[in-house]
Parts: sequence; structure tokens; C-alpha cells
Amino acid sequence: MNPAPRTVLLTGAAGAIGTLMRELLPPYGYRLRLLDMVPVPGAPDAIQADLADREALREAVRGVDAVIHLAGISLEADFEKILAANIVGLQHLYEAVREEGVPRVLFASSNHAVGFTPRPRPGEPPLAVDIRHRPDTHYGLSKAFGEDLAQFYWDRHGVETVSVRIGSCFPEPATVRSLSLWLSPGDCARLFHAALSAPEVGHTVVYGSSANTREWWDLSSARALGYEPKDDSEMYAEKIIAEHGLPAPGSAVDRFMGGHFCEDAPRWPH
Ligand code: NAI
Ligand code: 15L
Repeated sequence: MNPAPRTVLLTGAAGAIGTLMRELLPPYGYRLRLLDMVPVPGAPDAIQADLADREALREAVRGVDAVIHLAGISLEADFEKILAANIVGLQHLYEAVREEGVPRVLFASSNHAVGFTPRPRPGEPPLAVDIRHRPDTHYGLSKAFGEDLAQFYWDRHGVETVSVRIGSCFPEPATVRSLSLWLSPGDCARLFHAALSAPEVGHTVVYGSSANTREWWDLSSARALGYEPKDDSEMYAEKIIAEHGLPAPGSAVDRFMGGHFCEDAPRWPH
């Protein structure tokens, strides 16, 4: 494995995953430069900038070895808002990266880029990473775009990216669905470290989950980067199922990987 990059820009540093990674990544040897549009608690040196600000982005990426790009709208929203932060903002970030010669980006994609994919039933094989995009929301659409943008910047400009289709990254899984998609904070740090330190990734798409007993995904492209998940959501299963019950058979939450993001789609269920 290559030596890990030393200085990494962490965008979205004030958010849920950003806050977790600020604690968990430095022990791997990273020096984090932080950016968010809001102040980052406890980090007076963090850069406060919006993804709309191209000059600020260019300055923020100058001299870093890699960018972990978490900033953006992380749930469904009006298309105009998603467009500004997750599509135009992402392009600004990649232009800054290209102009400043940053070699690698870790892009926080999402399971919602493929959310309308039927989830595998028990006994069926896990979902491969090369299934087609089936975004379930404007948000998922922006993540599908982000993966294509990353491919474009690799093919045209030689900027490497690992696009991580994150499942549900929270300290604990909270729903029956997240028993299959949980990415524990510790495994998130392990996966991010693998993505930053693996040699020659080009543009690689990986699923981001822990080693869950109820896994829906084929993690082989993540494992090929050196990722070895250590956690399993199963220890929470009994409690979560007792609290929530199993999803109603045939409901959107039962059928689709994107779960409740698919719920209010007029086309479903039918
Ligand atoms: P979050 O919503 O907690 O954090 C996002 C951060 O981005 C916030 O601190 C926000 O202030 C910042 N931000 C938003 N718009 C911005 C802009 N225009 N300019 C600068 N900063 C801006 O999200 P979370 O949960 O930490 O997720 C991080 C990333 O991972 C997001 O891109 C999200 O889509 C993705 N992701 C997260 C999952 C999860 O389970 N938490 C699952 C799948 C994907
Ligand atoms: C996501 O993409 C969201 O950012 C996160 O808040 C969760 O909703 C997650 O997906 C999920 O599907 O559980």
C-alpha cells in the first residue's frame, strides 16, 4: 500500500460524518484542513466557505494531497438547492482540484444514486457495484451525476476519485433497513483510509457499509482497495426489529434499496 497522503481537505467538516471523521482520521496520520459553510465547532481555523465560492475553493485545495468531499445537501430537497450545492458546487470543487493539481478525491456518493434498485431478497446474490444508476430523488440524481463527473475528471483530466456509495453512517443503525446498510464510524474511517492510500484507483466506485450479517452489497471493489470492515449491525437487530417491526411486505421500504426515500413516488407501489 502507498504511504497515506498527509494533508487532506475535509469538506462538510461540521456535518455528521465530518464530525466523526475529524476524530477518527488523524490517528491514521492525516493532517486535516477543514471546510464548511457553517462554523465548525471547536475548530476556529476551519475555512468557512460555500461551494459557490470558486476562489475560496481554489485556495482551500492548494497544497493538499487529497480531498474528502462530504459537503452538500445530504437529504432530499428542492431541485434548485440540490443543483447549486451538489451539482454546480461539485463541479467547482473538481475545477479547483484540477487547477491546483490535487491527485485524488474521495467523493461521498450515496445508496440513493441506485435507490430504486430492488433490494436483494434472502438467498439472492449481493448487488454488484456496476448496476445502472436508479436515483430515487433529486438528491440521488445529484449523486449519480457526481459519480459521472468523477469519471469525466479521471478520463479527461487524470484526477483520481473513489466514489463511496455510503449506506447509513451513524454511530448506531436506527432502522431495519439500516441493518443492511450500516457503515459504522470506525469502518467509515477504515474505508476512507483505504480509498486515500490505495495505489492507482482511477475512478473506482465502491459501496460503503460494514460487514453486516444482513448485507445487500458486494463489497469486493472496496476490499480491493484494502478495506477490511470490522463491524456488524447484527448486535442491534433484535432491539430494532422489536421496536419497529419488519417493513410491510410490498411497501416501498420493503422493496427498494432507497427505503423511505422511495416512499412517496407516484409510480409506486404498483
Ligand atoms: P450533513 O448534512 O450532516 O453534513 C453536510 C455538511 O455540508 C454540513 O455541515 C453543511 O453545512 C455542509 N454544506 C452543505 N452545503 C454546503 C455548501 N454549499 N458549501 C459548503 N458546505 C456545505 O451530512 P452527512 O450525513 O455528514 O453526510 C456527508 C456526506 O455523505 C454528504 O455528501 C451526504 O450526501 C453523504 N452521505 C451520507 C450518508 C450518511 O449516512 N450520513 C449516506 C450516504 C451519503
Ligand atoms: C443518505 O444518503 C443520507 O445522507 C443519510 O442522511 C441517510 O438518509 C442515508 O442516506 C440512508 O439511506 O440511510
